[in-house]
Amino acid sequence: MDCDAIVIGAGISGLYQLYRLRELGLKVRVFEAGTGVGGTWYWNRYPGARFDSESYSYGYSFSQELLDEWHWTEHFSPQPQTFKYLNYVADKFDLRRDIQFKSRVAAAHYSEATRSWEITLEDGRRHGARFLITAIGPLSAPTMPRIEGIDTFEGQSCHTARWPHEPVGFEGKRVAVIGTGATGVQTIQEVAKTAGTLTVFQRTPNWCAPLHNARIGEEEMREIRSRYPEIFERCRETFACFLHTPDPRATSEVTPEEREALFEKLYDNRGFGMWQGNFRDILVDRKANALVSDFVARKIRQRVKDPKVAEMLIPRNHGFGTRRVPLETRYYEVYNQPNVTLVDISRTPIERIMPTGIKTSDSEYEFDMIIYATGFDAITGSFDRIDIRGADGLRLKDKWKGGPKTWLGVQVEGFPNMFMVMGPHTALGNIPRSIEYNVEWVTGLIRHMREHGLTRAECRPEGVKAWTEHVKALGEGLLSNEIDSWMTGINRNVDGKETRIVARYSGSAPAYRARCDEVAANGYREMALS
Ligand code: NA7
Repeated sequence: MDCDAIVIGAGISGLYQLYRLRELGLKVRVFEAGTGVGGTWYWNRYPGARFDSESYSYGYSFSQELLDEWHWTEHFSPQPQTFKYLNYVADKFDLRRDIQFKSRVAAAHYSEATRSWEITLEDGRRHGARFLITAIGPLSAPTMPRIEGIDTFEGQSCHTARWPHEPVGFEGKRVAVIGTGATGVQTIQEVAKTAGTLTVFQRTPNWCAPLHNARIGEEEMREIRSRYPEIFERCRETFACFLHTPDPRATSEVTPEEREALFEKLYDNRGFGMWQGNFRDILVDRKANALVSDFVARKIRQRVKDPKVAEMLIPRNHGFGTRRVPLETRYYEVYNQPNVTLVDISRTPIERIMPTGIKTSDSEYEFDMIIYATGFDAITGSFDRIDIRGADGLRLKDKWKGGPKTWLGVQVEGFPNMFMVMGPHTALGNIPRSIEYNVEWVTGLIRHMREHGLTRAECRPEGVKAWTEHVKALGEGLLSNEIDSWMTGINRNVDGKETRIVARYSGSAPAYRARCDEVAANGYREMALS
């Protein structure tokens, strides 16, 4: 063992975990595949990448000094600024000296004899530690579509999550975007501003809602700073740690006029309100969901001039909010531009990528550039890509066939001393808020172990069974669980990800924290500690 704890990943989770464990006096080593810190905000450099959560609700809350010093320049921070912020954090807390970059972890094996983990990097180097903390992100394993001829394209092409570090210009270029999820929407609205032509290949339209971003001046930032305690208190109380939380009323409890008025207000307001701050029944009740879907469909029809194009942009196979709602800035208006074309590949599928462009079942298109906004092998994908083996040599990937089984989303039976930050079955929501809680909980457990001279921590099988069943039960009745999306574990670009699973905790964040707090308050007696 060359250190006490190994953390995989130097994103928001890994940086904070390093900070907290170092504070406990542990020798920590962080292994990061990229050349710098930032995780999601390091990799996703595609044009238009930005927060969909209010910047001041998304940053770290643990350091008053950091809160006092940092100026968010926009209500929804663009990737370059977030990247700068995470670098600022790394410098401020002198985190880099314990991070080894360009070090992708290929394997992590537990040894019962030494009660420790050994990791192997892609280049063969090995390191050992008592504790292994995975901070590898729920949306960090990008997937390319399986299309014939994809490697034959002679122009420039890339996945949005593997965007080049050098600036990419679109002026005068014929650009294609495949994919219309949250990433595709952000990319499309940005590329459309300068591209010679932009052709969007859409398989499934998504319900989008306006972001209403704005700049933050000095004075407004001062005012925001004065409200930080209130902002974070609000995030602690809301269902999913956002500033927005469901309206306690059901759609049926108000008049049609009141209903429309709330929809209008939410549509006009900043951020996730339309999705996260709507009537409490829109995500569980079909009738309620149809009402909000109809409202957004009307907005799309108003905003898109060509009625045929508007109809193509209105989802038919799922209701509003049952998949992750992309937030947009004049996204629908992009389709009124003469340089933009929408191709419905559910009707005319892509047959192959050619050296010069894309061939669908009815046309051939020539491009200088193809952008793949085709998403991620979500939640379990980043785990699957590492050969993680527990006490009996069993691979985590095999253990999780048919869906993850966890205890509190933090531990897996048979994988002692391994803790997951933002693993499956944890509350995601406004992710940094959940990360801070997860990291602090793991840190508390490790502190407890050190104080009591304990060297092995494992969850109990009955705990795993109860938590996994609880997570499944929470998902029952949610309309989103009847729909294919990354949230239900579907990714047809990956073998074995064709059937829906319950990988997400869909209860409230306060309830999640209460459960974890209870475990800690009881001295972690629910775990097998020795
Ligand atoms: P998403 O939301 O998974 O979107 C991926 C998009 O790519 C989606 O429109 C897919 O269509 C499309 N896709 C995927 N594979 C193909 C193939 N083979 N052919 C055509 N189109 C394809 O990923 P994002 O990166 O946008 O967002 C992920 C999350 O990151 C986001 O929700 C935020 O929380 C941050 P489909 O819908 O499957 O028909």
